[in-house]
Amino acid sequence: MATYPNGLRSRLVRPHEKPPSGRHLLGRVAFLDHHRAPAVRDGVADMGVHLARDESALVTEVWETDAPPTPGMYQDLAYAHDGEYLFCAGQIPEGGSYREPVREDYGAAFDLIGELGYPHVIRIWHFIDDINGANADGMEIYRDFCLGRAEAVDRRLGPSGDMPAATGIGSLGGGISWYLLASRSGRVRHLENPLQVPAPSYPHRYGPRPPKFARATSLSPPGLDGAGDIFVAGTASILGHETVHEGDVAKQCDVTLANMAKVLSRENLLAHGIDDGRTLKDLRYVKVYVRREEDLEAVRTACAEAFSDTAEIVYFTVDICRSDLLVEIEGIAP
Ligand code: 3EB
Repeated sequence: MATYPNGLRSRLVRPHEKPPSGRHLLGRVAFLDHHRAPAVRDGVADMGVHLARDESALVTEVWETDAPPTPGMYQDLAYAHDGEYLFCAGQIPEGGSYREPVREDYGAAFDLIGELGYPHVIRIWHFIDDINGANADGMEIYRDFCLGRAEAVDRRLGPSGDMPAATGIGSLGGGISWYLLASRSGRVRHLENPLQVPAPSYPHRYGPRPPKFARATSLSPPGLDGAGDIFVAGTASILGHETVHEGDVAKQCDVTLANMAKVLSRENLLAHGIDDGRTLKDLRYVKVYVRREEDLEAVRTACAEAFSDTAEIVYFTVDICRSDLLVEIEGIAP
């Protein structure tokens, strides 16, 4: 169980486990063997993402807070907010092109954030069916998605608008499922990794518009100088802007973990003006995405060694945004 000094807390609930009690549920994302549209269910903003190939991967992520949330629907987005935090989930049905619906969904989310007053986006996740497949115009679906996202960000935040840590990963169905967390008064700082070109500056060879996300986002409650909670984005075997160790999952794990360690390091936090420092052992909540079933054991071994015994780690077998990437890892260092 991850505990945040901010009162925002994440838990992973397995099918046989009792659901959390005592605190308030801001949002719920169930990782299932099918998709389930965003809706308010039993008073909770909820969405189901098709990410599980079998029973062993079924898990529900819940976001808990201290204050009772108000849930609602805004267009097709399910949301809830508690005065300090906003959770918002959307699902874009499968279709020939995602550019426009992504732009619209992002636009609706920016409107909601503005209307309710949660201007600081902390973290975004996107789960994209057939991510390496082609859309109706022959463009790779991930690139099509990136195009719509970049246009929405341009429109609302301007071309140099800051985006938070994100995950953009494959799923097994349901078009694009996505969700975000935002804060009203928290101090939100986006971090880059000196070993990697910032994703928004990737060259054109990876698509007409680059991915818009930061390598990590720090969320500190007002009055705290340190890093608070650090949300590390989906991280892969990329140095500069290039994939390294094509075909070698063990080496891709090493580079991925080294990238995560670098983002969290004291050296990097100081470079961002934050007097703090973390290591991989501080990550309490980790999601690991593995392209090929046969690589799972090697990845599990690398992760067991790198992360703390007490870290919660979940594994999903899904495609990754570049066809040469075999593994991607994200986590939270509270
Ligand atoms: C990368 O570093 C790997 O498109 O939102 C990681 C995290 C990746 C988020 C996204 C993509 C995204 O470019 C891919």
